[in-house]
Amino acid sequence: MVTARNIVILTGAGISAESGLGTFRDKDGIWTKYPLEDLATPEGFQRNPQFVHGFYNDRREALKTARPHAGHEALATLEKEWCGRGNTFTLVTQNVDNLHEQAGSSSEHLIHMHGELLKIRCASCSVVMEHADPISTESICSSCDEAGYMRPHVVWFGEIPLGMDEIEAALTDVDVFVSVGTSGNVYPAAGFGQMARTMGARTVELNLEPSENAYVFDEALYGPASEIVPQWVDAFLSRSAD
Ligand code: BJW
Repeated sequence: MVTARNIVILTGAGISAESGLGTFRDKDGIWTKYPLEDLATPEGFQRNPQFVHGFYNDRREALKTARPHAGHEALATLEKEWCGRGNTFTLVTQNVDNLHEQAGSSSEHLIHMHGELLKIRCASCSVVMEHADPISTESICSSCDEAGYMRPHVVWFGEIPLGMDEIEAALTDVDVFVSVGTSGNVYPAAGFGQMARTMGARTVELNLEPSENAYVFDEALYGPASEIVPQWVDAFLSRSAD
């Protein structure tokens, strides 16, 4: 029997790999084809905004046909069951896709710490808006009417991730921390497992292979997310049945 109340789940690109969205650092990953300095930094965007818009316009288009799999669905089930038992659940995703939402995860417990592909932001007036279509250097902000300031609502290297206060609050009181489909290369997310462990949480890694921080996890299952996430969720819910 597991005694736990607060669960924090961290997901990364690996959970969306089987939905056809590429990962970043695997063989054939996005950063093996394109230099991240050009596509995922404010300086790269300043140097060549058309190139960066093209990259994000293509990924926004690919999202139109991407569908969640059993791994995303299992996390949505876990949230419903766990919250239904009066416990606390936080899903922190580094992914900018909307597959957790499509699978039924509630936005109330979901934090997109690296932003969202289906939102854009005006660098002039800071307004964030939902947007599914391509943008360009000529796009006009529907809030302040300025042209040339629209950018993807994503967090690039050197920028501050979103929702950090909420994430830190969840991690200070966490009983079970689960890391799914992330390589553990990018901070601050790569440090969450160690933080959770320091707070006395049980730490779990669900990934295709051991990540950079495999040593901070008490338990691990390795395999495709569509198989190991439902497997772990089923086992966890039956172990902790009230
Ligand atoms: C499967 C699978 C299957 C495959 N099933 N698994 C020196 C030391 C330490 C830190 C720094 C440093 N110099 C600079 C920093 C900070 C920097 C950083 O971490 N750099 C490192 C590279 C060293 N970080 C930042 O700049 C961040 N900001 C910051 O730190 O601000 C300061 C601050 C923090 C907190 C409070 C106050 C201030 C910002 C980071 C922004 C990252 N942005 C990107 C792009 C987002 C938009 C977009 O999508 O285009 O985010 S980069 C990219 O990497 C993307 C991802 O979210 C992120 C993480 O990648 P992820 O998800 O782990 O993917 P992969 O590909 O690496 O791994 C996939 C895994 O899945 C693998 O393990 C596979 O095995 C597995 N897998 N198929 C299960 N089917």
